[in-house]
Amino acid sequence: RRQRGLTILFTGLSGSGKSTLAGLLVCRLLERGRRVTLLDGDIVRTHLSQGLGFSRADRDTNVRRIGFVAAEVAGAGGIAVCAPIAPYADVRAQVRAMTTARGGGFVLVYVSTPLEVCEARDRKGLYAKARAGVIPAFTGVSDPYEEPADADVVVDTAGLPTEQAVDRVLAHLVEAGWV
Ligand code: GGZ
Repeated sequence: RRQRGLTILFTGLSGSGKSTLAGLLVCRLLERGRRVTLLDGDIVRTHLSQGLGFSRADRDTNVRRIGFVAAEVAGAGGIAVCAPIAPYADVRAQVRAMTTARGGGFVLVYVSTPLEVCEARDRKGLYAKARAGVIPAFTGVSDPYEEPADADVVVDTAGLPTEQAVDRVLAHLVEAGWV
């Protein structure tokens, strides 16, 4: 039986754990024999979105491009796992619409790790730079993050070990009949 494709969009602050969760989820889906594409922020910004910055317009373009590729993958029966910050609700809704219009499913995963926790981790030192004004328009510090009201799954990596957070996402996919 040919399975229906889908887009899984992780959204959340820098340092919230999106990339880690997305990477682990990809492994779990591959183990289940699915065809999976990972569209992570870093890789997308060096290739698909090279030259784009962090203005609202550029972020919207970035997330829309991710959505376009994801919709193609999902339309072909694959699973696209995406992990940009995707701070704006409008564009997240556009990605949902793009995918479903092409016959794929869409699952929005909100990684709700609080700003204080992301900032305390500061694994790349970006929050310190943002506070110092060295990096302008930094999400959560000096640029908006619109919390999703339409998330299909919410996971907080401050309160939950990574493995359990991935389990929760996978459990939703199984319950919803996507995998
Ligand atoms: C937010 C920024 C910024 C600003 C550079 N604001 O922790 P990271 O480093 O690896 O993840 C962040 C990444 C965000 O890129 P996205 O493509 O995911 O964002 S969006 O969906 O809004 O297009 C961070 C780094 O880029 N970074 N400057 N000003 N994050």
